[in-house]
Amino acid sequence: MTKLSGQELHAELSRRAFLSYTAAVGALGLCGTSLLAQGARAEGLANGEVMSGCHWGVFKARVENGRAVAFEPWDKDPAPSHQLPGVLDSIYSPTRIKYPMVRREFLEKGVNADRSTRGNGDFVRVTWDEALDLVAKELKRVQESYGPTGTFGGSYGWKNPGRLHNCQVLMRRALNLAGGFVNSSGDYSTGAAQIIMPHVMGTLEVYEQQTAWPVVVDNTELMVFWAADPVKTNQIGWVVPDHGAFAGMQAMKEKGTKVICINPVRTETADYFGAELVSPRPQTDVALMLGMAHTLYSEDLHDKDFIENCTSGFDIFAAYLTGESDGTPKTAEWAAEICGLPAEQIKELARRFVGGRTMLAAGWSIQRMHHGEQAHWMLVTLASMIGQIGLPGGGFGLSYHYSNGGSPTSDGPALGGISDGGKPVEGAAWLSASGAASIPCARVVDMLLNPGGEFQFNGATATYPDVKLAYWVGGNPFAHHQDRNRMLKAWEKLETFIVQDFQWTATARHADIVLPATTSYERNDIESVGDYSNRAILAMKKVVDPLYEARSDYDIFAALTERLGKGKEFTEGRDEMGWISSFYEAAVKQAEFKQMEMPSFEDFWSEGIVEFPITEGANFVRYADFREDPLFNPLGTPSGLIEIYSKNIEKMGYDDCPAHPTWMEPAERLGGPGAKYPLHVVASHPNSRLHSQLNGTSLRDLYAVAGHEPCLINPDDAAARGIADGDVLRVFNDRGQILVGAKVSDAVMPGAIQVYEGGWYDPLDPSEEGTLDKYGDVNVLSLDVGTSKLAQGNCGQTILADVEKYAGAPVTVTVFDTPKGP
Ligand code: PGD
Ligand code: PGD
Ligand code: 6MO
Repeated sequence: MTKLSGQELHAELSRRAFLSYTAAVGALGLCGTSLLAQGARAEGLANGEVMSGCHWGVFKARVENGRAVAFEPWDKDPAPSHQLPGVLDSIYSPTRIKYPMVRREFLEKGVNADRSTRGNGDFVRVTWDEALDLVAKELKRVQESYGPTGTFGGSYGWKNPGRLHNCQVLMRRALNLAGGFVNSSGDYSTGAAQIIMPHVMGTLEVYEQQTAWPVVVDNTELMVFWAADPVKTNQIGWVVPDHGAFAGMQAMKEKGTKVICINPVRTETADYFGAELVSPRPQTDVALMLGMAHTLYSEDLHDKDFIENCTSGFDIFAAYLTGESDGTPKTAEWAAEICGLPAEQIKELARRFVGGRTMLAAGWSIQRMHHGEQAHWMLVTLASMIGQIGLPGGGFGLSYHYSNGGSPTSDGPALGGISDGGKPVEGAAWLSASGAASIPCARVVDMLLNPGGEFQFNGATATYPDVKLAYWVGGNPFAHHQDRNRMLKAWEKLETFIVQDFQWTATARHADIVLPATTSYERNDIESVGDYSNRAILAMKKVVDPLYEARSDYDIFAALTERLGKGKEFTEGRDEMGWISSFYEAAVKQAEFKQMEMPSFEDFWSEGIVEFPITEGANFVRYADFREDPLFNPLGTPSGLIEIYSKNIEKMGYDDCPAHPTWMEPAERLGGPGAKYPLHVVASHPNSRLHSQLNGTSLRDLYAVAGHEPCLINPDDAAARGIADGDVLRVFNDRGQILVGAKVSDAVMPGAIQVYEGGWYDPLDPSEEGTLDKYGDVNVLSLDVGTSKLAQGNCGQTILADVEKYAGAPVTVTVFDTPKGP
């Protein structure tokens, strides 16, 4: 790519999008008849090329004799993900679920089956009719015996994009028709931040557009990636990503903007920018921020006008900062003791933050920790003291690393999708979710262990329902949830566990009934391109016909609701292409309001994509209006200002979430009081996977060490334990033990090791409690408590453990083969 300034990047983005939009419409005008004659294709190709999309981007698939042989990135993708070959491989992976399967014990004994033998791999193949009859029977039985709160449909996870085959919405649609279910709210990504931020900023922050990259390129002088690795994480989008952030990052790099990464690990991003690395002890960022805040305050470097005009409650926080209210001044020296950085470095960093236009771009690992609410609250407080919120390229951003936040927003219409048909729950679920009841999603194991038990959530007291059946689609809880051994015990509470997936994940292996879904490359769908940019609408075309006996999620739930006597209500008389065209037509109506022209559905489907122009989006500065006039453009908080002190949180009276940002000791941390194990496990997101997805593909060859999930370990820690590169290691704590392969490297700080989340759980002896996990699922080791009573988010980053060279009998990893029954 040629060198582009922010303004040029802005112009180039608009021009390219607009040219392709007009080119598409123009081309259709010229040869509309012949394209129309092809009609809307609903079958997989035998031979040829077809454009489609996925979490990794827009791609062109090449098909030969009905088999996909190559996925090549769209030529307008500025930074295709290196994972794309693995996406193709996932269609043909040996981990595919080929047929409907039922656990033998369950098939023979139903609810009287021994639940402790789940996961032993003893499955029986059944026909689709038998499987669907059984699922329908179980749903009815539980509904009749226990009512709607007996069924859990809060299934969380990263199902594929697509506005029709949105398997979780489809499942809830079916379960609503079946009589109701228990839902879940929130997510594992930003469990703490998305609850605290509305109190502080009046919005979710984490899923909102950031000051646009062209503005950052032109104005930011110091970019701080705080616990953020955007070069790694922006590979992925929740919808189909445009990878627009990479164009921005490239322009920023070429401009030579100073970049600091605050991270225990030298990341892809740090390498890409040649960044300065600052490595505090994990889980101590709040202390570090407080030390900086104290420096700014005591050296009178904070922006008093901004504090006065745009924030509320700073004086109460200042009394905490100086120690007036609790006797402990949060000096840089105090912070140094906790985070392990020299006090002088902390002071110096604080001074540099006010020395020019500074953007604090934070990732989310720092809130996926015990007391994780404090991290982003304190970050906003520090940014408020710096005083650049609302200025071009200054302030803070919580989504520069996620789904290409900051990629300029187009003028295009929004695309709708199928709905679950339910009404939002009343009461405890603070985030809207339909269902008969709802729990914070990361409390699923607590729910199973404590039916009828009370819990706190964001100011409300709620009761855990007594769930007997869980139906999981589009998620992998036996990868994403914390403390696997605790979870295994809790799962025995379920009479019935139904899983619908396309691969034999650990979750599917622990199911009673397993239904084989298609991948999204075996069905037609429609999706937007660019979570924040809304750059285009894409025809997510079927690449190949369904493999084996796999069925689309839509077809499965249509057949199931048919058995429940609700088939018509489920389908509303539409088929796949009928739904897809209806979503498109709704977008066309919106475009008409905006006086934009869009091609007809047939033309769109033939062309495969319609792109939208970007105009004002490239100039967007988050909070510019608020800063300009806080009275006229107030935030959605009770005071209309940034709440450094929250009276609402004060009223809740939680001992684990005070009413202003506070350093709260996590349950366990490196060097913390009573720390039992000597190493912190950084359990962040994988570079060559999406969580657990693609772990079962050939991509594993890129990173596995001695056949196990890799473990980054500092040379000092390795030497102290006689560990060499390539060794098989056992990582252990009181919660469990896993095998990993050693990657000795100074990219990770001493005292920390890194094992990515998403490695498939592979128990050596599924019948033995606390058995060794043979492949390397880091959530065997993590702590399963809520971040606090406020948000009840997960604490996937709160892990201390120790590591040793594995001295046991050699093991064979078996989780990537099909279980023995099929
Ligand atoms: P995935 O591996 O993406 O993980 O957890 P999540 O459950 O989302 O699982 C998605 C599953 O859905 C896969 O099994 C895939 O095959 C299936 N699937 C995909 N598309 C479809 C479809 O169309 N139909 C059907 N039926 N199935 C489909 C991710 C979660 O993990 C997240 S988002 C975060 S942020 C958390 N991160 C961490 C962390 O940082 N550290 C730890 N320790 N733990 C974490 N857990 C969380
Ligand atoms: P992580 O990799 O978990 O990503 O985005 P998120 O920002 O949560 O953490 C980011 C960085 O924080 C890591 O580099 C890690 O070393 C660092 N870190 C960990 N602990 C600490 C700490 O205590 N202090 C500091 N300062 N740094 C720390 C996750 C986002 O990524 C989400 S939620 C999802 S669902 C997507 N998942 C993936 C994925 O699985 N794979 C890829 N390639 N990309 C993704 N993008 C999305
Ligand atoms: Mo997430």
